[in-house]
Amino acid sequence: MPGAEISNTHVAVILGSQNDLGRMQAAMETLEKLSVPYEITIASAHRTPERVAAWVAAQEKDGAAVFIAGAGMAAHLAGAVAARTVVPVIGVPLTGSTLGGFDALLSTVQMPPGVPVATVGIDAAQNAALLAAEILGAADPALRARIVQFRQEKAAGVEAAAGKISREGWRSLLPGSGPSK
Ligand code: RP5
Repeated sequence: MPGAEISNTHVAVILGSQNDLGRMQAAMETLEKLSVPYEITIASAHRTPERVAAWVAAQEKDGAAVFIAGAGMAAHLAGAVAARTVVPVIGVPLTGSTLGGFDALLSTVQMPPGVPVATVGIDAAQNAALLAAEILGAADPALRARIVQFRQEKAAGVEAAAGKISREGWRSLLPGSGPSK
């Protein structure tokens, strides 16, 4: 990760295609917000399976504590990663096909017994990052405190919206009616 020191407990993020970057952006942003070190690459379970295998092995050797794999369509990437490591793998099924991500969801979540992938919602890149941080946080009280603070900021957003709808009515929260966060 640019600007972060190398850690032996980092998150390893793998994307199936450069076209997945926009839908996975929130994962990297959230890891950065929580000061969680990460590495990132692009490797395809279908087009570059050897690259997937080599990168997973290298990341495991370098101390990756969690993998996050984001892919769309027949998204075997998270499973292909999980097949090569016993480090926890979080799969993010992505939209981008005519099936709206349902194809990727089933491909990611329906792992056969013995090789688990912790699957978050379709395009739920932020949740993948938060889950990865929570896994790391089990051994890192300072990180846990940052996650708690993150949740408090989310809660403050709800409180602010509730206050505004109470004071100014529901139309004040419609898109185009001014800042809503
Ligand atoms: C998957 O196939 C990728 O994760 C991507 O979501 C999908 C399509 O890939 P591109 O043709 O856009 O590179 O492996």
